[in-house]
Amino acid sequence: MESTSQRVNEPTRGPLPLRRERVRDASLHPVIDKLEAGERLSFEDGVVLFNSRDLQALGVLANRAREAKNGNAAYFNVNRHINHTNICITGCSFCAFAKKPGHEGGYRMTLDEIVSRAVPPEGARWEEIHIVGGLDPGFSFQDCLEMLRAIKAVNPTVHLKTLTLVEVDYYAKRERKSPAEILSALRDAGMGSLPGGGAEILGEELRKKICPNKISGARWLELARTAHQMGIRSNCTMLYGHVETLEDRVDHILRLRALQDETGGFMAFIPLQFNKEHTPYEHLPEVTGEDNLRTLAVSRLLFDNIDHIKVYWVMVGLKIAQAALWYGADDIDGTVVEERITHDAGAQTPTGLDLDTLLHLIRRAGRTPIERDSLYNARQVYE
Ligand code: V47
Repeated sequence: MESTSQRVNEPTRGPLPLRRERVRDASLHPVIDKLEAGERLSFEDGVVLFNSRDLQALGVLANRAREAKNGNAAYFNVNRHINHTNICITGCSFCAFAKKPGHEGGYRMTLDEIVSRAVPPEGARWEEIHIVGGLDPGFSFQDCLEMLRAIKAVNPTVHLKTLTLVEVDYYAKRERKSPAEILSALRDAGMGSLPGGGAEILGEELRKKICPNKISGARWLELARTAHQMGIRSNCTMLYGHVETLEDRVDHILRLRALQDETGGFMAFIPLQFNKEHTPYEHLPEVTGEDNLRTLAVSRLLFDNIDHIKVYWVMVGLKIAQAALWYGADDIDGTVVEERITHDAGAQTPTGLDLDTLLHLIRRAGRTPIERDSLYNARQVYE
């Protein structure tokens, strides 16, 4: 471990202007002019960017925005996941993790099984535990609270990034309580922040097709607003690469951007690449590396009000994640450990990474690794 003295995460001074005449895709020229003038990009601009195949130009533009916000830093945290139950009544078409109650392959961890995962093995540490599960009729809200308290009892300093807004809504309805009451009880039991899952695609028409029984996009945004108003920070995500259009993606991003204008409560945006195995979409082509990089780059350019764009290596693979640090991403998530949702859908990536591998990836990309806490305070700069 090395010193924390230098200021790698400070915005770099005056990134070089992009010579628009060098950009072959002329449809990008007006968007470049807007970016040069510091203007916010519109829906139409987002569609132009997503339709461009000039990946290099998108990368240069996104990298300038990325470096202006986060300098040379590449953030990560030392975390693990716990998916306490995969039993779920929702039946989202894209999800290979969930099992309907009573169906083969369903599991629900006991409190002992959960707690045993919260204690790091000898020589290891978890700074954050990311806990999400299915909407499981056999796992009550009291079970949830007990789970958080029990984890805190064995690992008092760990940050619990826990329950998607979909689960918050589920427990509010089950308990006949307001979402604010549920969030407040979770916070009292040890929740530190909310992960960004469950956003999928927020536009209602497509949402009804891919996850008809899930809360609406409007409800997801309303719950995020409630959390932010209570001072609870959260992330936001977008599931892409299934049956959505590029317009759906832009619309989704702009809905999140509008809420962020209001609340400022989102810490990071995480585009989640759809993994298709064991879903009805197996016939679709694989999401390509080009699409991963383009989606990250366009997200960085549209989200002028979210500080961090996270590339989730679990879904896109380690090599694309490394390259993404030059295509708008400034955060590579973390050590992760025991990821299940993506692996049940066929992901070939490891189910966790050790710290050395993560540092190696970041350093070889020419970025400066910064271990962060869950709220993006720097814990350790690795020169
Ligand atoms: O909401 C489900 C997605 C999400 C599949 O907040 C799938 O830091 C790909 O939200 N292929 C859960 N994705 C994961 C998530 C997340 C991950 C990492 C970091 C953070 C954060 C949040 O996974 C679900 C859904 O959108 N998902 N099935 C699938 N087959």
